[in-house]
Amino acid sequence: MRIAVVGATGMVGQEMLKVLEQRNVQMDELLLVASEKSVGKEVSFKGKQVKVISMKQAIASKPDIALFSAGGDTSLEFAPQFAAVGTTVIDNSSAWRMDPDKKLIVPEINGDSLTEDDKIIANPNCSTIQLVMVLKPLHEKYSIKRVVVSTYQSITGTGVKAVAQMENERTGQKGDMAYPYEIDRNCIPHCDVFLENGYTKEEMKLTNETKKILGDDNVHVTATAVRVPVVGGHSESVNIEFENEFNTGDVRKLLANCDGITVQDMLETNTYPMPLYSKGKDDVFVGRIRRDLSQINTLNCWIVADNLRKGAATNAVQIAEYLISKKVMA
Ligand code: 2RA
Repeated sequence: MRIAVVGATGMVGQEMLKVLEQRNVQMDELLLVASEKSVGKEVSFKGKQVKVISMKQAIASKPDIALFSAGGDTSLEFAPQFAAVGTTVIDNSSAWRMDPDKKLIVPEINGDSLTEDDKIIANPNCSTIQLVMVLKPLHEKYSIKRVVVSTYQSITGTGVKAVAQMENERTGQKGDMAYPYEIDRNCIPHCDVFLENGYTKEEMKLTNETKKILGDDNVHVTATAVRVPVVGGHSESVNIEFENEFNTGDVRKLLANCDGITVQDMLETNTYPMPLYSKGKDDVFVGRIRRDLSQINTLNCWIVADNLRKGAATNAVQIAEYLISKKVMA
């Protein structure tokens, strides 16, 4: 089994290597690919130094799986070249997510839809993954009509430059500005770019990707995505209107029995999910589960997950594990 990580020196690429090591994914060879300027650099993996190679060299090596987190343009150009030599690509960019011929996969939800014909598989957006992990079991049991979600997204979702800006603001250092505004002590209602309809790309990803993963265009989703000076994970306040009535106790039990979900919902002990405590973990944490008193058949809850782990690297590696375990590869 030969696995490539494309974008190996980036924030998510580094997390992918950590997850591959922690989950002890069996492989005969690891190929690390990054920008031309990084070729020859050494990256530590399982206590050994692995040299970064060029995209061309990696394609020529015909890896079985290529985990991509190198931006949409790189993926659009090189994922098909890997696929052409028989590699199965799992891509973390938004390039392929809404392509009707590509699958958008959260293994716990729709991993079983994968076949050996899927040579380019899209990893959903981080804020989508944690949302649909909770929505899917609820949709199956109570049939969701509408979701209103407000996100509080970690600054790590923007990238290293934004994290550095926040840290510089805290220490009073001068440095590059990733945002035209102060990040620390602030909330910025602007994740990714604004579209004609007044929403940001991030907000429309939540709407469009959720529909695709649930396989139901009748699930209506509206979102507000906000950047907050927090590391460790994205948080989401979610209001869910169902077709059918529900019982909050049953909701808690249902979610607690789902792989990949941890319910943290005990008000008497102030137990609820928080990003500082989800950092480095792979589960999706849900709490503040309560009925919306203003509308029948409607639930409020609070969802937190590490956006670099289950929101990106771990979900991608879990797709690879699924492909390997189910021998879903040509
Ligand atoms: C963000 N989900 O948080 C996007 C990309 N990582 O900015």
